[in-house]
Order: sequence, then structure tokens, then C-alpha cells
Amino acid sequence: MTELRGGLIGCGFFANNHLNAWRDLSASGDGAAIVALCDRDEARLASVAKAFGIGRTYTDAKAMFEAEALDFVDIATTAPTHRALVELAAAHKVPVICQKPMAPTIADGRAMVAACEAAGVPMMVHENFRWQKPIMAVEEIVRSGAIGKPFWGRVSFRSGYDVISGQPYLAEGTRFIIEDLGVHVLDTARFLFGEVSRLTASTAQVNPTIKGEDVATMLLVHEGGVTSVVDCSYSSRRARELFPEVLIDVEGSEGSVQLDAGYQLTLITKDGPQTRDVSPTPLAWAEQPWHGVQESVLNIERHFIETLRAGTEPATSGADNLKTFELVEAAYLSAATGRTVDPSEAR
Ligand code: NAD
Ligand code: 89V
Repeated sequence: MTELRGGLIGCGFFANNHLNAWRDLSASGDGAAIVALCDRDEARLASVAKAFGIGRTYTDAKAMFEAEALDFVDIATTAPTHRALVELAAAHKVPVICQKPMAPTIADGRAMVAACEAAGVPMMVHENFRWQKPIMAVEEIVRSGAIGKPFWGRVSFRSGYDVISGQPYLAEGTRFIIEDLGVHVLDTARFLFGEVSRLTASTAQVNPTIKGEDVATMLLVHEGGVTSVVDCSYSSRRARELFPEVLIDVEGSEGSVQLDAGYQLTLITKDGPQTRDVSPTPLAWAEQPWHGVQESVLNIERHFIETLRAGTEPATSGADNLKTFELVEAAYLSAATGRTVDPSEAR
């Protein structure tokens, strides 16, 4: 199998995880490797290139696309640059995987999807929460029918972890938790319960040193009949700090499934409760407490490469992720107006 050649743009805080996972995929014969790096910060570029032994480096993305014959590009910059970089990739006919959040506005997101469609290149959003092992385990149970027809759910992320210290740009935007973290939990709710017809949200800003909301509570009515509560907070002081665990409850006509603290998964059926440990597998380069997120990066990159080889649509394609983006927009609109919103209003 010929190894696909990728370029990575953006060598910042989270890119180490991308690069470690790409290195694992290359070593395990999954058929992809990063051969070129780009960052407009020269010192950062040099240090990451050295750490990962990647000799071909660029401070300008256009120069990289022009000089390299790439099979794909991995965009790991922050949202304000995503549209221009995705459009550049499309112009060079290079398939893209682009970090979340997709873009600052849904209009930008639509333009990115349209550019890739017009160029005939696949586009995937790096929406990795549905690639976390514990979340995949919940989805597998729901899909198996073991709890019957689901009618209620909760997807919850509550933490007091100082996420701002690693990602200082998060303190600067007027939008914070729904855009950055809510996008993951809303996507998880779509993954588990399907599309949403109505959403009501309430938000709060508890931390006075930031500009956006750091607490959000959302009520979702899904088309298939499930009602779910999706809540997230970065201002929660709790008995046990769980960052970055997502807790999940699903109740169905024949039973329930709970993903509780410490990655404990309980299936409750007529035969009683059965609990098993679904902890993520720490990779060789994992750092606690990020190991579950890091494993999901490996899973999503592998999926992207499989879809490129098979010519199939990735699970979180650009078009798919626009539906999660509509939920983000619906949540902000609902919180601002106090009304229940049909996410299709954001279309
Ligand atoms: P960062 O600011 O630490 O790094 C971004 C890097 O991109 C910087 O080195 C910057 O110089 C470079 N850059 C920006 N624009 C560029 C351009 N046009 N050309 C070349 N280089 C450019 O950001 P980060 O914290 O690593 O976050 C990156 C993205 O990853 C964000 O969208 C964030 O939301 C996302 N993220 C995702 C997860 C997840 O679990 N999926 C976790 C953390 C961060
Ligand atoms: O996606 C993010 O930016 C990270 C998270 C911890 C949620 O993965 O903050």
C-alpha cells in the first residue's frame, strides 16, 4: 500500500496530538504520514519539525501547497483561519481534515463545504468526541437495541479545569463554551439521538476574567422522539474533577445505559445492572487526563484515511458538521432571545 502524503498546518497546542497520532498510523502501516509542516511562527515550526523529524517546512500555506504533492492536508489552526486554508486546499484539489470549531460563522462553514464540493475534494471536520472509546461504547449499546427505543438522554460535561491556560484565545471571544466545547457535546447528542427539531438554551458567564459564556444548559427535542439535556460548564467545582470526561445517560423502553465518572459503563435491562470499565487506552505518548481525547485523535485520523482510500464520506464530513453548527447557532439564538429555536432557522 502506498503511503498517503499529508501536510499539517498549525503547529500549536493541540497539533502535537495530531502529529503523534499520524506517527503511530505510519508506524502501524495504516498508510499515511505527515511529510510537510506549516506554521507562520518560525520558532514554533522549527521546534515541532525537530521533535517529529519532519524536514520540509513552510511559513506560508500557499507555498506548501505549491511545492508539495500532497494527498491530504490536516488543518490544526484556530477557527478564524479555517475558511481561507480550506479554500486554499480546495483550489489545489487536496482533501482536507480541519479542526473544530469549523469556522467563526456558519456562512463561512457553508462556503468551506461548497468550495470542497465544487473542487470535488473530500472535507472532514476533526470532531473527535464521537471517536472516544467510552462514547462509542454507549452508541453501540443504543444502536444494538439492548435498551429498546430510547426516549430520554443526557450528555454532560462539567468541569473546573483551567482550559484557558493551554488555549488562551478561548478567553478572548464573546462566544466561549458552546462554540468550543458545546460543539462536541451537541455533536455527541446528534450521534446518539439523531437530528434535532427544537432547542432551548440558557447560558451564564461565571468566570469574570473571560468574555464569553462558560456555562450552558440546552434542551433538545430530537426528530426520532428522544428528548435530551445537553449541559456544559467550565465553572463547576465538584467533589471529583473529571476533565475531559463526558457523562451520558440514555433511557429506553427496555432499559437504560449510563456512562458514569471514571469511565464506568452500566447497562440496565430486565436482567439487572451490569457494569464494565470502558476507560480509554492510554497511548505511548498519552498525558493524563487527556488520554481519552488523544486516543480519539488517532481513531479519527484513521477513519479519515480509510474514507480517502475507500472514496466514502467521512462520518463528520463538512456537510454533516454543518448540522452540528446549526445546533450551536440555535443555542446562541435561544439563549439571547429566550425562545425555543428550530435549528433549521440557521440554514
Ligand atoms: P494554537 O493557537 O495553540 O495553535 C495554532 C497554530 O496555528 C499557531 O502555532 C499559529 O501560529 C498557527 N497558525 C495560525 N494561522 C496560521 C496560518 N494561516 N498559517 C500557518 N499557521 C498558522 O491553537 P490550538 O489550541 O492548538 O487549537 C487549534 C485548533 O484545535 C482550534 O480550532 C481548537 O479549537 C482545536 N482543538 C481541538 C481539540 C479537540 O479535542 N478536538 C482540543 C484542543 C484544541
Ligand atoms: O476541543 C477543545 O478545544 C478542548 C477539549 C478539552 C474539549 O478537547 O478544549
